[in-house]
Amino acid sequence: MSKRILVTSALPYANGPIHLGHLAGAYLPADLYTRYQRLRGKDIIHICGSDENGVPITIAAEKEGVEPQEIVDRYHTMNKDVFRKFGIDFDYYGRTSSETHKKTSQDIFLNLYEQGIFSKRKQEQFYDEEADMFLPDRYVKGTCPNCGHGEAYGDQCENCGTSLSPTDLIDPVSAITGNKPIVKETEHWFLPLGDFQEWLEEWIGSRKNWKPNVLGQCKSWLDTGLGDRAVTRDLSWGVPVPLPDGEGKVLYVWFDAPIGYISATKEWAEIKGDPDLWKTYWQDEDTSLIHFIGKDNIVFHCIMFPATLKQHGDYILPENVPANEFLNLEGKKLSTSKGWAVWLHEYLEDFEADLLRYALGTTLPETKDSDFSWKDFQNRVNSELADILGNFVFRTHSFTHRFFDGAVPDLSNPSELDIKTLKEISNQKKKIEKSYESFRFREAIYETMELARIGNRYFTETEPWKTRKENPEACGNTLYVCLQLTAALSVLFEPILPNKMHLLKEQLGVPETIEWDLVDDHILPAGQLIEEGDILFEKIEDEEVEAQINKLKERASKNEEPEKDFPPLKDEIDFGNFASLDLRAGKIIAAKKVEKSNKLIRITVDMGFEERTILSGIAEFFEADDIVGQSVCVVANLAPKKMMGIESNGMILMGEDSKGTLHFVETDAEPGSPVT
Ligand code: B3M
Ligand code: ZN
Repeated sequence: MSKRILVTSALPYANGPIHLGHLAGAYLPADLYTRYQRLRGKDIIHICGSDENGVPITIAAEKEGVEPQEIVDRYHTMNKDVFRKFGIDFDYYGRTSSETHKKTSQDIFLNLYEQGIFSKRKQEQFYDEEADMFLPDRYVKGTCPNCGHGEAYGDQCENCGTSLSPTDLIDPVSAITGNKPIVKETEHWFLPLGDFQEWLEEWIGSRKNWKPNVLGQCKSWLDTGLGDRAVTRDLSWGVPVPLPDGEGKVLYVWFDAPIGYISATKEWAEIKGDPDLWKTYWQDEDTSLIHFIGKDNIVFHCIMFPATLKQHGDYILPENVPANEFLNLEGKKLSTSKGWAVWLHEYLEDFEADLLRYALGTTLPETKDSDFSWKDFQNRVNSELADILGNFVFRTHSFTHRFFDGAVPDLSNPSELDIKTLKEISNQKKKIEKSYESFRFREAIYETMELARIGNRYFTETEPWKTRKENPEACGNTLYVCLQLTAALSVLFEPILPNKMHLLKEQLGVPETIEWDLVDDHILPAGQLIEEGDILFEKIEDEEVEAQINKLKERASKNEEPEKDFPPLKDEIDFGNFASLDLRAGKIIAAKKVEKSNKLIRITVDMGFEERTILSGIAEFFEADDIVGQSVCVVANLAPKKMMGIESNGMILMGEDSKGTLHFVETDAEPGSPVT
């Protein structure tokens, strides 16, 4: 066990408000972990801040026709505030536009530069003549070569998840003017990640307790082989490249953003009045560095940033990167542009923070994508928080008030069941600890609630309303045990329900600063007076969640602007171009989801003259078993392409409707027939 822990959670881009997907990916788990470790008395800090550089910011600014500064100021303030209201307890929330950050990232860049690590290379890049600028990857749009999605970006197709470079796109256009870009030469500095391949394999291989989803992604990057990565960009917004020949260029946002964790820690130390304190967290081997992130950030935190830090030499490397998968919403992929999202500031207008902390905590996408639904939220609140925890606390406290003058009774001649139930406190506590230590927060929450379940069962079984007259000593024992359980719960639930447990502690007279390790079966001395207190959790009515669902649906339908749903027609082609496409009818004869991929299904197609293996990015829309027997149209002369180690021979044509749902293009012609 290391002396101290440094927790970071991904710096959200200051280009929009925080939604449930963000929370489930990084911030809630990071906060649960930090609060838990802090209760255990660990020296731990939680660092985060706004990512204010990069193309996501400039694109948002252009969309609104304002300066990038206006965007980052607005969302930095808003996000910082909403995190606080939600109880995400950062020790410091910085921003990557700060002077400290500029200097820190430039210093690290220069350190590597002076070591001669970067290679400077000429590169051909898309250039928008009308806008008079080089187009960063995100500024180029076109058709995805993998799935045919018409709105793919130059760095990634958001439909099938494939990472791309702008030149991979079919019919690329500039996202600024819509013009066809020209290709122009520019120069950039590259980090030769290939040189780190062997070291990374060994280092990642030696990491303990990394989650399988994280290791899987690392492995697939390493198996593909690491290449050079440009660490600079032609952009006017960001951290300037600190070299005489770097004019007009900035550091690539993924080079400077993780350094933001370091600069924010420096600023934190400065405010603490101990400017060198950041060093113990970043340079002392006795610190465990834990990065909480979503799965789309894995490569940067497990490969690129560690390579940078390793090369620099002065910094510790992450001990764990417990990345989460994605959260869906009401069974559909979350999408801010389609309005399919729940924003945290809007949630907080209608409900308390703790309710969502609990409900979302029970459905975190820890091992695979998970789903948040308002119905489930209501269920969790009503049948767990209210019916189990709230009910247990209420019946215990009100009974104590009615029949014991609000004082904790004595424990005398306890029964076996009394003793066994008291022991459950330490049993559950151990289980909860194990879950937190291994980043299994859903389990930690379940095991915490389990103690309240145990309490309710015990209360019912010992029937204090009967023993009150028949056997007052037994009745007193029951209440003694139940009160010790509620006191233990007030601490064990603190990471999850900080506000509610603050109230509960007040009712019980449990010191606010009580440490986890002091939780045992006699927190409350006999005779201690407790307050009856109000009901901790009100139930949520059907109408309240229906209103939320309607709000979501309405917004999504407003966002469906029909003219935007049809992508513009591509440039005209001649018949020869068309005729060079060999389209054939086929029939799916076997289909199996590709392991470790969320999107891909491996499909065997009967082509009449042969059988083909084709990988198709449709797993979000179809179950593999359901598509066997489906007739399809296949682009039969597409060059083979390897994905996830499997060669795909061709492409299955799909129609995509305005909601982004895919439909097969069918033909009754027998397999092998040309489609013309
Ligand atoms: N801003 C990307 C994201 O929000 C990015 C994270 C930076 S962490 C150093 O997904
Ligand atoms: Zn695609």
